[in-house]
Amino acid sequence: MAATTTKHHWHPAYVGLGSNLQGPAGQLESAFDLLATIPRTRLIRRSSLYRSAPLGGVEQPDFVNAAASLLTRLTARQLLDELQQIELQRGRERGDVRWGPRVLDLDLLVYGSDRIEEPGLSLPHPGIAERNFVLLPLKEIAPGLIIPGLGRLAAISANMNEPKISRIA
Ligand code: PH2
Ligand code: MG
Ligand code: MG
Repeated sequence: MAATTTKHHWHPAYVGLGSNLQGPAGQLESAFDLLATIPRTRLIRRSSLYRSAPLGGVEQPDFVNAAASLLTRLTARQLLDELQQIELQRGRERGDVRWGPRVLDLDLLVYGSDRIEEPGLSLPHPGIAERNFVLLPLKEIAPGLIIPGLGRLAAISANMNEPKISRIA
């Protein structure tokens, strides 16, 4: 049985949420509810909502960002598929412009201690360390988290900078 054991364990996973279209705060509220319905998965914590200025060269509305922690028996790839299904269910268009506006973005930030570089799946999620709209909500729900390959969240987030961000709810 040893070879099949790990996929039945509960893995901690962290998700970054973002929206800047069609009622961003409400989009994130619905997204938390939908995260709680993912099979073989429990929603453990959800952060406050944060308003953040858009990062990237595109002219677009401010984002609302947040983070969630999960425990899951799914694999990282299965969990990613579930997150993408929720994005589509909420009206996310495939082929959205990179860095452009979106109804809902659910990024798998961290899955246990995994470091993965595969087509469509990079773990930890690239850019975590430079994005305060990821780090700040994550720090709220998991201050002691160690980001695989990067170190302690507290240390990484000490030198956060842009963009402008504030807690809204
Ligand atoms: N997401 C993007 C592009 N720019 N800026 C902020 N502040 N927050 C985001 O979530 C964000 C962004 C594309 O996913
Ligand atoms: Mg994304
Ligand atoms: Mg994103």
